[in-house]
Amino acid sequence: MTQGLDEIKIGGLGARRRRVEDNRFVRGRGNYIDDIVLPGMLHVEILRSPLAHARIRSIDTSKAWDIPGVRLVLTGEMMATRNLAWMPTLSYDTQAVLATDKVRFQGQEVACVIADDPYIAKDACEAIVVDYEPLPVIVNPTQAVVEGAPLIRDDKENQPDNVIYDWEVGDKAGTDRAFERADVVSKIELHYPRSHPSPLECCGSIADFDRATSKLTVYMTTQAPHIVRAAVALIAELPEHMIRIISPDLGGGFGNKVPVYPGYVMAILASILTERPVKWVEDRSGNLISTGFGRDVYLQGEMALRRDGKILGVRMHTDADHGAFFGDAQPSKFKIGLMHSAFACYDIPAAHLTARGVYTNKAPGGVAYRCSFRVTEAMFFQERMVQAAADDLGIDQAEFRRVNFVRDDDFPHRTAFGFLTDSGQYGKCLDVGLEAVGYQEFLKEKEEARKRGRLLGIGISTMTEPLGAGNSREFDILGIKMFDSAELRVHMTGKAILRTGARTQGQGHETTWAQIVAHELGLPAEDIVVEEGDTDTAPFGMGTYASRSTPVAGAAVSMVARKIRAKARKLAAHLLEVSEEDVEWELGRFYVRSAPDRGVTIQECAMAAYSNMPDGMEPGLEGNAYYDPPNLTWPFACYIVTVEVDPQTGVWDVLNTVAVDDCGVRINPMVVEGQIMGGLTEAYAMASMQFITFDAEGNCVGSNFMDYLLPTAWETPGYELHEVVTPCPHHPIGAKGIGECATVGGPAAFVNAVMDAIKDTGVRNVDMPLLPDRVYEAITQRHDVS
Ligand code: MCN
Ligand code: CUN
Repeated sequence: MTQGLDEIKIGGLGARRRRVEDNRFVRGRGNYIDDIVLPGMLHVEILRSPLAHARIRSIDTSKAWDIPGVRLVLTGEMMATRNLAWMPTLSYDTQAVLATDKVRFQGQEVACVIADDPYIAKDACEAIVVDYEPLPVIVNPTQAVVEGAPLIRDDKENQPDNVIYDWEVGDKAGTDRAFERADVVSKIELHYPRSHPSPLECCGSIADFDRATSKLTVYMTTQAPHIVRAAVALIAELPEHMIRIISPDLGGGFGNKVPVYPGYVMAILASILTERPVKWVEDRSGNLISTGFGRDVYLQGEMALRRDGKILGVRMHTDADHGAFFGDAQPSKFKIGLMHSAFACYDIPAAHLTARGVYTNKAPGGVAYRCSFRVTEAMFFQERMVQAAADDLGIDQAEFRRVNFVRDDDFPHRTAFGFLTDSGQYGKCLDVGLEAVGYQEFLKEKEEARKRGRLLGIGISTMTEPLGAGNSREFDILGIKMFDSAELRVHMTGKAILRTGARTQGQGHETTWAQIVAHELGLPAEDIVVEEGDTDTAPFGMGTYASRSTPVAGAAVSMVARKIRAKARKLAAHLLEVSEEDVEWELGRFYVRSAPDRGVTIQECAMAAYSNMPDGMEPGLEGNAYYDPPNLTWPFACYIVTVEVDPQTGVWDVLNTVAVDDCGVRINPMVVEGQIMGGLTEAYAMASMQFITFDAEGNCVGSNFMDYLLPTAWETPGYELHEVVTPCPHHPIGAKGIGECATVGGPAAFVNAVMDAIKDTGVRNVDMPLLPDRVYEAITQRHDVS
């Protein structure tokens, strides 16, 4: 036991290892979709609809064909001849690839041009003449369900109205009884506005169909290459083994790169028709106006309360605006994603959720932007409701949370909506946060400031969220079960290559997966190269979203490394000439139990696997593992924000932001902190400045970075981070997901802080973003602002 390696030194679990991928990223050596140039490559440009709802009378492409350098012009009618005008979505709906009958949102794809260069293609798009007959437009769920509302999806049989689903979960009768017994009923209405993840790199693809081999290679900005391969096989009716999807370096994904977009399909068809590689790269407006957005959900919430602060029951009704096609990528069983994960950290006897999803004349999506399948909305609603309830009861908001938390000794805990949470120390996290922010002192300071007309506020947001879909019993996308995979090949000299079914987009898997292998095998992390994103080489997996990589693919990495270790143990016994039972393991080395000095390193075992294996043993040191998690992982977070609001202008400044995250064992604390800081910045952005709105005609306001704001280093506040570690009881190394926590839990902390500051006005709610004019209106007019 004396010669084991120092885990931190070899870059194992817990090491603050520098991100290896950044070596190429900061040197400008990343290989993004637009960096890839294939010989003879053509370019696609898409003509988008200027109108939100209109019948297409005719499309005249003749002028576009006349432009030199134009190779192909595609319309919906032409796609239809190949059965490609429509494609299936990931939520069992259909979506137009190119419009045939109608356009249903502004920015919808109407035609496309394939030309020698993108500029020619763009000019040719402008030469296409489309005759539209405008139709009445629907831009919100209220309009969608009124009597006589225009029917958006008249292409579908059995679709008499604009309702996609009416869904419910929970215990209605039990919840009704809780409300009958309540001393106080607290109510709130909120809108979580439409936002957009707007990754630095927009979407794009290059399709390359080789007629000689019948092989289709597609480079594509996708977070889930294997799902795309399956989708392409089904949509384009190509044999799956002849399709290779390669996801090159991604300049951020944030859920925006999960869906299959029409541009991908057009590039594929164009390559098949022209027998040339065809590239489609979206511009910024195209990305903002037409691709997967986040949120756009309305909530009516009610809480049944006992006077002493105990929550007896919760009722929620949500209306989700899905746009013109139901294109969410989410577990098929749950129509409004994991909205019913709300209130999981509180011990609540009864809860009931009803949810309605509708079509509107807006771009499709809803599940993106660090949302973990709508957990973002769930936790925002939860924490806004909790604050309103504490106010109604006149109980301190921290205390109110504490009395309702699930206790540390009450795990696993079945939530009112039926989830099973795995572990946590909620009270401790809250204590760490309150201590760090100086809670009691701040309350005094706030009171003093109030006397002088200054508005200080403090907002808390505490939540546990379900990260890491599956298990496969409950989670599938289009029937494909949600598990994940890893494949490890240890070479003769002890160097290794690891591949997984996940796909990093900036999260740092190339760094952190190697750390898991280092932890399990004692190979230095720098000796392990990690590769993801190529369906011809990576094992089948469901990709990266819902912070599922650590909980699922990361667990598979552990499991495959353990398989390798088990084989290495046999090799060690052979080399040491003892029986396997007499061999002990310490990091990086097997030794003889009775003679610890006699040992062999893992590298020596690797060499033996190729040069000196025992009789009857298969040569080589390679393996793979598929991991189907027994449960989701349930990290906990406590975010606390203090603000000062200027009553003269409605401008608010963040004084302090404290984050206490418990994501179980941290593989790489530095990477985790980066995830949290990024997430808090997005939370701040949504709370303060980001939303995509539409005017009454369905024109998208927010299709560029003048209108859709990204926070820069200048306005982004500083963060103080703390950690609590409650190992995940069912994950091989005790890790829970972290990728989305701060974006999920953060917004409510900012909004609660501002609402706390202006509480004296009697205002209950100002909808995000809390732009100064909205806050000013709330202060001066003393009414809610939506
Ligand atoms: N990690 C760790 N210890 C833990 C948990 C995680 O060291 N206990 C590390 C992981 O090894 C990984 C990173 O933190 O390098 C994030 O891990 P995880 O929580 O498993 O999340 P995923 O890798 O599945 O990433 C998905 C998540 C989602 S859904 C969105 S959206 C999002 C996010 O990650 N998109 C991002 N963070 C992003 N960060 C960047 N830079 N770019 C994006 O597009
Ligand atoms: Cu919903 S954004 Mo992330 O799950 O890819």
